[in-house]
Amino acid sequence: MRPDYANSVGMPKPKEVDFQEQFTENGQYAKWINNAILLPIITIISLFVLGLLLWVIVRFNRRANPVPSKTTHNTFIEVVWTLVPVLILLGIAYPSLDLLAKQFKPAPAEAVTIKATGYQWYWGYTYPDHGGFEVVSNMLKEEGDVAKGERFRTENDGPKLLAADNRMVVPAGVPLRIQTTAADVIHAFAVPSLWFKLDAVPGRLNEKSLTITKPGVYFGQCSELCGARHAFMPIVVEALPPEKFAAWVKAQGGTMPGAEKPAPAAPAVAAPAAAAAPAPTTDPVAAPAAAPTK
Ligand SMILES: [Cu+2]
Repeated sequence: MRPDYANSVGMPKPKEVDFQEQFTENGQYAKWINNAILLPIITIISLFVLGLLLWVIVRFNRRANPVPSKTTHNTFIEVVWTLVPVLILLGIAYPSLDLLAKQFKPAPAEAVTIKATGYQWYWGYTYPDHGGFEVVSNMLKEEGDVAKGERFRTENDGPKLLAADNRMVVPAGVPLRIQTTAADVIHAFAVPSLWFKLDAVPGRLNEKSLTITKPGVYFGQCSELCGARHAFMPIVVEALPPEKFAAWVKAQGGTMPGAEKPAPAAPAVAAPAAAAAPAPTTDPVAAPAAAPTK
């Protein structure tokens, strides 16, 4: 069966040497700077220097050139080898600073805010614009590693070590304001295909604005060494069309901004923190509704 995240997906692919495919405007711009400007310049300079070295080795060794020239100055060459690197650096600086400015541009007022909190060792996603509910996201274990009746990873959830039980659901095509913080130690919130890596520091709020161009699923990982299970706190961002996002918010007991206040909502899918503990738990929230009894 074709996994449901296969339409538009940000994740590492076998034999990939380039950056991952980008699903934000800044990401596409940055990847373009790398592939269209930096890589060609680096390649040309490297080949040029290699050519000069070979020329010197062949043409000016002691046998080929027994009487060396005593020249110490050549104004023309000195001007050229100063000016050309200056122009190359200016050519690189312009798009680099432009990208930097775009990356630091604050989110517009109508952006959807999601706060990602790092915990040892899982993520919590809070939706302050939608009633403030929190979604707790734990890595899905493999079938053989869970207690009987507990939920395990399937192909639809994502690749091994990258799949999570509850995803960070966001609207696609809408500006997002991602805020990060942490409850215990420093973590880092990073999704390569959305072109960001943002430290999650206790007592601080870091902010990033971005717009995901296509609905899809985008995988990332905690990127700051945060303890024993650092490698097992994946990030899964699922971008939905705005109307599906609104339905999801409602299903979590949240409210859309502008909608009238509902009856006191039950807290969302917040699974207890204990589910992150190394020992398998028999957490009823994490278990599938129809647990097989064998
Ligand atoms: Cu971490």
